[in-house]
Amino acid sequence: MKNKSVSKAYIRRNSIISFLVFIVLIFGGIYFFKKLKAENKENGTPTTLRKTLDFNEKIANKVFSPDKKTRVFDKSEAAQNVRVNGYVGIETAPDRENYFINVIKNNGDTLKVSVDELKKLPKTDVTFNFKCIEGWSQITNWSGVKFTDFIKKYHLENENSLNYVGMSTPDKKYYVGIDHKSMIQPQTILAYEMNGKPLPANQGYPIRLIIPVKYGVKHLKRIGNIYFSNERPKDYWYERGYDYYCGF
Ligand SMILES: Nc1nc2c(c(=O)[nH]1)N[C@H]1C(S)=C(S)[C@@H](COP(=O)(O)O)O[C@H]1N2
Ligand SMILES: [Mo]
Repeated sequence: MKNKSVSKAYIRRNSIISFLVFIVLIFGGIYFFKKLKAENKENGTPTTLRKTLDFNEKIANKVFSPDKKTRVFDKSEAAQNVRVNGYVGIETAPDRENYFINVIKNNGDTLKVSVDELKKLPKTDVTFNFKCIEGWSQITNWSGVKFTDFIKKYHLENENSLNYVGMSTPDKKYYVGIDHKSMIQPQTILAYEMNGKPLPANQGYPIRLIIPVKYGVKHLKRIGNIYFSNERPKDYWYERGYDYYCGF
């Protein structure tokens, strides 16, 4: 093999150019970062970043197909010591006696659904890798009622034609908004069991949302209210600077 010889001047010139590029990038980075910090915030995030997130959401929403399933695991692989994260809206003991899911219909009526009624619907199981944006994940097993079965049973087809579903805890302290396509994905369930047993209180007893196509933030524990809307429903972590979409 022939060695290509390189002159000292060539090396020096290249080193200087590399160094200058490095300096420009550093100062460019600092400038951009300062500019971001000085920007107005839109729901806890500088406008430029928020615009990027919203743009990503548009693309994600276009390519997302509710027919595509999340990878599932065997039930035996599910964790027994399930991590607990987030207590907003579930600090007090659950009031099982007076518990209903309040569904706000388009005509303004409220439909009240009890746990016992929900349990009469077909039961669906899902074991999947639950991911939190804080950086941990865990294979967990849940069972409950498919959101689409719930819609069918209570004739919420009109409501379900809107772009978003909003949910909140009974005290409305924690709340999420979710795009319609993700809600009708067949692995999205109103869950009342974890590992075949009623949900523990800190895991959302009596009913929580399990939506494998989303990060943990959207899996609202202790569902108190459900409503439908064409505008984005308010979302607890969105207001605190996180992405609205929060999907994969
Ligand atoms: N009501 C309520 N639901 C919630 C939260 C919360 O603070 N309050 N935290 C969310 C977050 S950030 C995560 S990661 C998951 C955690 O679910 P787990 O406690 O079953 O692991 O719940 C979500 N649902
Ligand atoms: Mo989370």
